[in-house]
Amino acid sequence: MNQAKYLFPSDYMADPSAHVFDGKIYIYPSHDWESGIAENDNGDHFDMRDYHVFSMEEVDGEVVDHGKVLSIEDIPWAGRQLWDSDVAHRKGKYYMYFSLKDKTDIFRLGVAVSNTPYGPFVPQNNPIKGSYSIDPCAFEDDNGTHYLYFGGIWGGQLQFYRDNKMVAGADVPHFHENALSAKVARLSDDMLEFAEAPHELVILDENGKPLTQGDTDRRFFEASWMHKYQGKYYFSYSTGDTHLLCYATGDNPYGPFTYQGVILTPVVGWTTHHSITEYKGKWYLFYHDSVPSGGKTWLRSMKVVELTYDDNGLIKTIEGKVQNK
Ligand code: FUB
Repeated sequence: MNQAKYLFPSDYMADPSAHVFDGKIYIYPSHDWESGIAENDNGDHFDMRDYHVFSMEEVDGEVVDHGKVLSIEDIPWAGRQLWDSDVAHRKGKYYMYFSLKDKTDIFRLGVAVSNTPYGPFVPQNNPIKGSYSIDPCAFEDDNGTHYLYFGGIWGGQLQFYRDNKMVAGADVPHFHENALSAKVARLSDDMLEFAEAPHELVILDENGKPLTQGDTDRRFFEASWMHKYQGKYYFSYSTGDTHLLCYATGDNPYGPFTYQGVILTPVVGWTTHHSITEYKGKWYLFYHDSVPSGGKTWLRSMKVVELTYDDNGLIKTIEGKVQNK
């Protein structure tokens, strides 16, 4: 599969998180729609209200829409904006982690539970204690321990926090200061809470120095994803305002990670957001662009393309504006 393929042309779906459960690929995207809200730096135009789940038995095959599996009306603590989500499996249950603003307009991470990978998902009454910001990625290590990666700046509100607390006056650091980092926390055995205070996920440059905030082509912005390849941990993310998907590698789930390169050059549309998974011996990048909506940032369409590594385990860069199937 050399060319990218749109997965669900009949509706707008973004931020696809793909996992293999029960021998099939399941995809958990955000559900974009035309809310009519004007575009701004807070991302108010991303006013999503529900999630669908999709599955496929072959990457080139039929994509099954399992319908609406969670709605904002069913979440007791909901304010607005259901952003990126992800799903993990443990002991016969499936846990959907999602980003949502509470009733005071602060982003928190929520959990909803199902007996199947295709939902419906029943939300907990409250967000995860101590959670903040957006874009949860649930990663299961080989020993069965689960970790939640998260964070996003600007509309994702990460710049308002230091040491896991909202700090009055806190904002994006100056360009020469260390970059804001994604966070990672081990999940509790019941998968419903953090088992520890979130750690900083530091990304180092080739000299072992933390990336600075001004290094906008390489520093973290949003869209955390973790996967493992040949025993190494690959943390991938979006650089936001420079529109790149990048990655950094490390020896354990907490890092530090060393910057390695670009996975995907800019797509059509402001945001770029992805997941990476292995299926039947090949690796795939799931992502989105705004080509089908004519470039509307808030109306994105999910896609898949094969991802390959070189002999040193480096990911070969994919062109974001590559011709589609
Ligand atoms: O879909 C809403 C937001 O846009 C996501 O949470 C970000 O990662 C960006 O893709």
